[in-house]
Amino acid sequence: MNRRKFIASTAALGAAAALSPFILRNLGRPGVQSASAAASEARVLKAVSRTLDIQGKAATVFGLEGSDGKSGLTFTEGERFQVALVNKLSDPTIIHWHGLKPSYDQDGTPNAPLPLLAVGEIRHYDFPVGTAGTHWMHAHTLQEQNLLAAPLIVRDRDAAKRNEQEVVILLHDFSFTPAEELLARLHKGGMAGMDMSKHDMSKMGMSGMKMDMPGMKMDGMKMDGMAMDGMAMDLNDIEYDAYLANDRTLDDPEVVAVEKGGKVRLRIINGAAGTVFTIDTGELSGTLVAVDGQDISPVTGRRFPIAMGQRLDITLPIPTLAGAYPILALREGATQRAGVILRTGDGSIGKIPVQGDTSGPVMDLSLEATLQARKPLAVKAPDRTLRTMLMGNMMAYEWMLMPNKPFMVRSGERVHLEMMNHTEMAHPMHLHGHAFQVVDINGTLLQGALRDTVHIPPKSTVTVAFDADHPGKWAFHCHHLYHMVSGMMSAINYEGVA
Ligand SMILES: [Cu+2]
Repeated sequence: MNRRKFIASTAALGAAAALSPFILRNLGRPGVQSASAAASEARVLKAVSRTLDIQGKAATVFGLEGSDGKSGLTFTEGERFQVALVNKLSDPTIIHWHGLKPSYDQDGTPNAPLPLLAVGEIRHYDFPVGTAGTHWMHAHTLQEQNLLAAPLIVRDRDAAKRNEQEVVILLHDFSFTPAEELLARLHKGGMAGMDMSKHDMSKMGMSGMKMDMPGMKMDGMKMDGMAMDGMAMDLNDIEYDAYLANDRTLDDPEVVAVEKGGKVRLRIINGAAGTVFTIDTGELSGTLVAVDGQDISPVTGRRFPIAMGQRLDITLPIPTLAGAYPILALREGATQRAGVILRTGDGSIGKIPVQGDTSGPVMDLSLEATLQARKPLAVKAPDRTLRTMLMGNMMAYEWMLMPNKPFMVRSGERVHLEMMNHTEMAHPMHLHGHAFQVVDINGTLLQGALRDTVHIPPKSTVTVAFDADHPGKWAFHCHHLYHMVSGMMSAINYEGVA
């Protein structure tokens, strides 16, 4: 090599060194399977199209399959997330590793900074999986609605010794109508999936942000109905065709064989695009031991709410007799249910109707207010307090976070993030790349749970704290898919990150 060529190639190397190993590894490799050592260690994860039978009708949905053909990936803490993601779909896509802490360029938010994977493209990921927890992966696009999601479980090293049977439950809402059309209907002011001709139009104006409508005659409306079914308008934007637990409806549920007298650890993921559920453990007494993959002081109960994006780890003692124990997910403010059946021995399984007798509970912060992190953040005054107002206009179906620009933080700061919900809908707010601790609910200080997605009911204010220890430009958004794509999305950017 002559001197001139040498300088040129070192200069190129210098420029490349400014990029992360992730970008370097993926440079110039679209669609090409590398034979490098790193690639051979990587697990293959394919974004695929598949067909489900939903209520007797064929449904073409997406999925994320490991090389064993199963949905999602399972790691042990301390391992590296070495994954080759293959886009086998007929459209571009990108997957977000919800709950993990990849470097910013591997986070999986479209064009932040990397574009979607082209059809056939393979992208390589390599970062520590971090501590144990129940996480998940999903498309950060409307494809999430079409079930492009899967569990991402990180087991602790002692998991095998505990003699706990793990049962993963991924919840979804499903529509035969494409997400693009559901969104278009919402923007037209209708309730997607609902036949408006059968609905009381007078209720529409009550949803979303309270609007100043001087000419509106309130006393002409059915106020009695408002308190009951009118409430549902604010709870659920979309009437889905089905609610799924591990891809199945309650008409044809998954039946999981469990051991008599054993212990089960449910790992429940709310992968729905627009539906809050309450988990109902029925006859079995549950102990909530972790939320969003972060251990908490145990809380016993039979009903636990879960918003979109959130996870619950619930342990259950299994009776010593043969029996069948449904674990249900009750749709918020409506009668539909999904679920799986835990079965011991030859316990008989009764048919459980999809429609329950009563509406599922409305999620509030009463459970959140009692949660305590097992490993809370060190007590420290905030270096910076960010305040955002959650705003919306239900009629136009516009949602936003004000101020309407990314927030800035500096590495090393303790940051408080205050979220004030000025709308009539609840919003599960998710910050990428960080776990935060809930430290204030409606003015009451607490040392709450660590998590990555917190539910903010209407007219409520929640403050979370986090340490700015993971430089990047991190998406911060509502995990209601249609709110997110309709404007309820911002970012928290570190100073000095280009
Ligand atoms: Cu929202």
